Amino acid sequence: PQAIRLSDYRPPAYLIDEVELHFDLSPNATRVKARLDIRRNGDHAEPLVLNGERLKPVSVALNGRALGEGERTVDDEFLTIPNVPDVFTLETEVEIDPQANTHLEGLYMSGGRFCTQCEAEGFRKITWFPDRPDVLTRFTVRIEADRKFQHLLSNGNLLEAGELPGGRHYAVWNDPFPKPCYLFALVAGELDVLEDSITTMSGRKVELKIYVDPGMAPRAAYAMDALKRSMKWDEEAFGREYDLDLFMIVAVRDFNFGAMENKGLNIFNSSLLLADPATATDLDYERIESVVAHEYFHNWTGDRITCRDWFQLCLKEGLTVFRDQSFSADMRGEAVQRIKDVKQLRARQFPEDQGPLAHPVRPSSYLKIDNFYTATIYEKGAEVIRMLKTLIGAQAFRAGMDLYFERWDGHATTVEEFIRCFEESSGQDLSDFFAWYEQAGTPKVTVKRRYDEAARTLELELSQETPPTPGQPNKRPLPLPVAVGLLDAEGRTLAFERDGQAMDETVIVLKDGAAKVTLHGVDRPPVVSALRGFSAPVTLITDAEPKDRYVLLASDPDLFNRWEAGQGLARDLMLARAGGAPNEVGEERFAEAVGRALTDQAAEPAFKALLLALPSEQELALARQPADPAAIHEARETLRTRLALHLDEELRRLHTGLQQLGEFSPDAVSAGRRALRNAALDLMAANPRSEVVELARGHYEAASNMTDAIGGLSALMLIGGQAFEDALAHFYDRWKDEPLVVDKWFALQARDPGDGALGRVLGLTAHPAFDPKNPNRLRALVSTFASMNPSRFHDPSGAGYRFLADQILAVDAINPSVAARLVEPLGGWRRYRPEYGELMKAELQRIVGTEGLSKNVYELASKALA
Ligand code: HT7
Ligand code: ZN
Repeated sequence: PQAIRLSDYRPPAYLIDEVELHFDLSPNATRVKARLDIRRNGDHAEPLVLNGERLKPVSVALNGRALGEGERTVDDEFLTIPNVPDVFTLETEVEIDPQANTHLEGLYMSGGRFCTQCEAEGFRKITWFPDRPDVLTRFTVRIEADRKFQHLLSNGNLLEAGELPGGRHYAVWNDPFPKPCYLFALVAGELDVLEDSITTMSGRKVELKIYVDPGMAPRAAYAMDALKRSMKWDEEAFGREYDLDLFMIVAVRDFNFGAMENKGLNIFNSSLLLADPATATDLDYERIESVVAHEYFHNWTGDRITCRDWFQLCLKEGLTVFRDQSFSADMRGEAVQRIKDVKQLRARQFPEDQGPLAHPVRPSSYLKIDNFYTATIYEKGAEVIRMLKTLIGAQAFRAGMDLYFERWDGHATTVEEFIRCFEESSGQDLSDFFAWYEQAGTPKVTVKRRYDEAARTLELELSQETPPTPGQPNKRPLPLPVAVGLLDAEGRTLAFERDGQAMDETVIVLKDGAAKVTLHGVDRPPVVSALRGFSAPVTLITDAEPKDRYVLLASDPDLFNRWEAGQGLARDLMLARAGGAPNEVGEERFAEAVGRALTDQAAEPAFKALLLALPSEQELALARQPADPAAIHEARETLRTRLALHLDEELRRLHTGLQQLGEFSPDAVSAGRRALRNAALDLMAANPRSEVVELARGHYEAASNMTDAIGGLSALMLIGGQAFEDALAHFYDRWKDEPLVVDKWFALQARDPGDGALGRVLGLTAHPAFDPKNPNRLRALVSTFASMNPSRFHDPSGAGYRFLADQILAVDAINPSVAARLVEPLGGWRRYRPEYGELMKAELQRIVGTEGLSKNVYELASKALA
């Protein structure tokens, strides 16, 4: 297959100012008529080439005259018309089969309703069109369907609706904002609607409507609340007001991704929209809040200003993640949010950046753009914006954003133009900073200290190095903001002077490969708290001794680094044990320190819950290679058991003291209390005795919300035995008619680290409720197993790898973009000891050697082997 390259970008040969679409909906044979007002773009004689896939041609007419076979060609990918005037109208009609569309791209059926997914290249499965983001068009859409498809929705404003003969009806929508076709949306079907409204900062009333499965409207209340808060926040934080009179969201059960920001008509995976205390966990609430915000924020960063080409994907995604993370920090607390965001970055993006699929935040080539909706584009993309803000300051950052909105509104643009706005607003040359967009890999930053007691100076020696990544053997130094503060041995903040100025904290910008900075007026031997708030997406290496880390764990005013100190200590202890050199004294000391941190009255429960969670097995596997998954699992379990034994009394006290008192509330403080109580139970399960079994059983049985039900069930799962089997059966029986909860039932079993879990997972593919066509169900079982159950996935027999490869191949025939997302856990094969790595590699080879493989899976599996 042919790679697409950034360097090959050419402006579109033709522009489409207006399109009128006419949908005659029918599940097996939908007719789509399109009327395109086209004009030549520039002075050239190129043919008109429109994208189109899986379309059954009915007719093509130019300026009202039907084109014969010789005047146009249609193949699997394009409609080509060689001789066209400068300005003309093209009318086409095609037939498509939404019922047979299992790719869930273009127009498809979900739960008996029509719905669309056009990003990145789904519109070409609906009609012939220049399916590229830099063709911005005003859309008018007429939808006709049987009356049983009660709501007929598309982007923009409803112009007209009415009855038609034969039990049919219609609606006409017009979107006044020119947009690329990837933002087109259509939904038709029986839905309930939750309605509300908001008055914008300029006093305009906007109707808000969330459409859901019949009977589910009450479960959209939290999403509605999150939407209203997001709209207000964007006005306050970025001066961005909503622009249409109507904003709609539709929830669907069959969706390839989380959600989609179609202009005025967002479409959501129902798992990221529907919530009530009985069926949704606190994590669901948290995700709903952030995804609702994310999709809403795209209205400006994505819809009003879009990407010139798909290489610029981070322009909308990294920026919008940065915006949703800032929103969540304001809603839920900065430190806890930052820790969660960094955990996620380390769990998803670091392995990508250090493996065969490493790519820059702005890649320069791809086979299938669907494969580039990655943690690097989204999460590292957000980190890059965060660093930019740190480097130029909040004021210049906001001024640059204002300039970007003003200059590029209504256009498709590039990362270069985005950065240019900040150069102008800050007056700084950001050309070195641009390397963050072009260079893959996670930099390693080393900080060494030299304290001179007599001179009261602290010399910090910083250096950076980025290991090679595929296709980029030589790396440049990157401008890195390293936030630094100092503590003394008692944990008191140590003030210092830099360049004659007194301060408690400073940001050192490391621009070159190495640099030295001297801090003055340092009165006592310092403990260095470096990379506060995780000020840059790097791996930090310091010469800090364990005693320094204990000081930070107890007292660092930067809560991120307080948490990080605990993680670092735990990581080193587990790696030592996995490497055959256990440090039992150190383990005991760590348990004591965690105990002290738990009794800190000033710390929030949500923060303490994060302190209690040890670094994951995947993180440990990344930290020292070649990784031995069995030894890592053993080491982590041992430290958990030691903590459970040492903290037994405190854990029970937390479990009793944090019981829910009043009504359930999904707010961050209440969720933090539940998180800590469930974390305490989870740890107690590492020291299972009959009283812990009873505690877990009681926890499950008394649960009045899904967070606690899953907490109790997970603890029982970790203990195993009949109590777990009974609770598992009870859970399924109680929730079998709630698809989103059944997903949780599959996911829970998929992450069971117990001995019989692999057999159980294999067996679950034959369960009547397992449906590989539904991405949520498939991911609940298969992705959860491969990415969240390392000890069973890395079964020494290779059966875990074989299971994943079998699923990838089976799903590839149904839905290639979802199948491709399953490849990643095998991609890390080089990081594991050869007895594991070779088995993983063999499965990748089996996948690549399979005939009829999709481009999506081929691209990722072959790159993983290269
Ligand atoms: N912008 C949206 C991306 C998306 C997507 C991409 C590929 C295949 C299916 C998809 N569904 C949605 C989501 C977002 O980042 O907001
Ligand atoms: Zn997005």
